[in-house]
Amino acid sequence: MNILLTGAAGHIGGKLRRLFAGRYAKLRVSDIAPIADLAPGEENFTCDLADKNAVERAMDGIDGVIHLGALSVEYDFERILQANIVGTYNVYEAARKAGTKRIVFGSSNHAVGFHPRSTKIDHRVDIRPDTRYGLSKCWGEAVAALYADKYGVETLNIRIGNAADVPQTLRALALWTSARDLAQLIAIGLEHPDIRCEIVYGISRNSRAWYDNSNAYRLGYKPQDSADDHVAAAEAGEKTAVQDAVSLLYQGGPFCSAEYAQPLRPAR
Ligand code: 15L
Repeated sequence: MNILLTGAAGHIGGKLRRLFAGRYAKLRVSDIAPIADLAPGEENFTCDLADKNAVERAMDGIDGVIHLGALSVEYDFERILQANIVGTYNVYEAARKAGTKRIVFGSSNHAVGFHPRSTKIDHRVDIRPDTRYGLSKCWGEAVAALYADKYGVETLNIRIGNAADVPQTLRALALWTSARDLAQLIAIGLEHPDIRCEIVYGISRNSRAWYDNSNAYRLGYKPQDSADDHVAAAEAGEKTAVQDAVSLLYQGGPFCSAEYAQPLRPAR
């Protein structure tokens, strides 16, 4: 397979490049800025995802896409609109036109961040975005559903939890993923023969998880790592973590409390 990796210069993109070395015939690594340190089997395609024509050129000869290219935290709407909303639409349109049949979409836990920490949620739960950023991930999941149902472009949506090197807060103990576990899920998304449009959570095997990740296990996911092995690091980091009541009530944490503009209400 020839694979296009968008967001290849980002924190996760960089780790995936190393973990996927040699796995696919070609890994076309794309980001808004050029990538110079190319490994064997990699080629660079510098591309602003908001530029439809450039995205179409990036898709040429591609069998599968790992779409991580996006702003990865909250910004004003204009920036989210171009990078995440227009950018994701352009990726799907280019895939449809090129006959590219498989996409792994890097969604986020922030698409469902306003679910309370007291509930365990699965892949069928209502969307409850906690930011404009989270809203853009809901959009991406909806684009994936449209393109699967109408055009046969298949997607594994991975609601990525926290992909830091080690969990640095108590919150992260619920939703941390190691890079190699995330890479395993992405490989399932690209290679599993029977995916049309699915949602899974990108987390390791964490006993404190707020997610029922049975849909990932059904697809063959066998996480090798666990946030449980990093409790001391998380406790140390927690001393500087955001501790307000809204953050502590909801899964999205500080993404929920940012701009929260009403008296604290019980979670619905
Ligand atoms: C995300 O979606 C962000 O991209 C990342 O920066 C982290 O904040 C992560 O979620 C998280 O929730 O910890």
